[in-house]
Amino acid sequence: MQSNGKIRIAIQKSGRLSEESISLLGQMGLRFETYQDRLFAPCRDMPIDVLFLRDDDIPEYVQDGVADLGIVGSNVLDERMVRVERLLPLDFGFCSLCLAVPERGGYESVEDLNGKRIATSYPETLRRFLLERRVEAEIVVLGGCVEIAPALKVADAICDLVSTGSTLRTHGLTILETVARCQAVLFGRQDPPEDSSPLKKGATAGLSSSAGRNPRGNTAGQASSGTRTLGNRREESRELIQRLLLRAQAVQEARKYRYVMFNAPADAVDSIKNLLPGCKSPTIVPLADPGFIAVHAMVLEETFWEVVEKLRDRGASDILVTPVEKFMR
Ligand code: PRT
Ligand code: ZN
Repeated sequence: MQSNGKIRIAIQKSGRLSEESISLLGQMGLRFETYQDRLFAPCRDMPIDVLFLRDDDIPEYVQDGVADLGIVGSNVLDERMVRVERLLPLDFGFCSLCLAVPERGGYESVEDLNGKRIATSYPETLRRFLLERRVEAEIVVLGGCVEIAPALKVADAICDLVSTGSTLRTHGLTILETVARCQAVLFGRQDPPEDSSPLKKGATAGLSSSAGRNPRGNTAGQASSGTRTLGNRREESRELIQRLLLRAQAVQEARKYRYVMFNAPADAVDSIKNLLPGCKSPTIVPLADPGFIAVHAMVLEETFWEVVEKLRDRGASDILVTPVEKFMR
């Protein structure tokens, strides 16, 4: 939280996560302008500023209280080992951090990398992985274009992010093992260490343990010189962060479902109910024709087609499907 009571959310300025991050914030009800080269955007109706930064800078900014919430790939958080709290996996920016080797290099397992050189931009994550697997290899740290390292004889293998795998194929490399599966994550500051400051204690008290993973309000210096007004502002900010988290969860949850409406023969009601565990149970409305009912239900996106095909087998017709924008349990 800033001293003016506003909170700041840091997202990637321009990169693979930017579009989806902006879209998520929009679905959470944040209204702000975005255009190229913008570093900062105040929200229209809420005391929130959106910061547009390089993803590498975001974890430290959140850890140090420059921003209250951030969105980056879990790979970045794993690598930076910052003291932040992961609040919500966001279901976008999927990729894997993989060890890859030349296709005809004769490597069969990670153990074959003993004594070899591995190029990566993720040295800490790789170091931990190798330690766990008891493999001793030299880590060659590169800022980018890691996939070219084996061809340049800079390294024998690489450890890099893979999404479609086409970059690896282009460079004659193949995956040896997956080190980590990654996706974008919403994260915040960790609770401050316990101390005797009444202001700090009051500031953390408003957080429930289940959702209470909120960024601390301010820097230590600001906290100890806080006033009642500042304390109130902090409390408001904490509540706002909680509300934002709930909204993000509602958007996330909604993305998993489709809302389905259809007509069906009344005598198929039991078998249809079994197909639609939905939230609690489907809404069933009698139609003017007593032989028919209308059914409304939530269906998980991942099982959607399977369920709809079975519904049709049971006589469902006039099937209307809509996306779910928000969903709060
Ligand atoms: O400028 P800034 O520092 O903010 O951005 P950046 O260049 O560091 O990051 P960016 O935008 O490339 O990626 C941001 C995040 O997107 C990463 O931290 C990951 O969490 C996620 N992500 C998802 C990926 C990929 N997919 C991905 N494929 N990040 C990078 N790649 C690269 C990979 O490094 C390799 O060069 O894409 C290439 C492989 O892609 P495929 O499809 O050929 O396998
Ligand atoms: Zn980066």
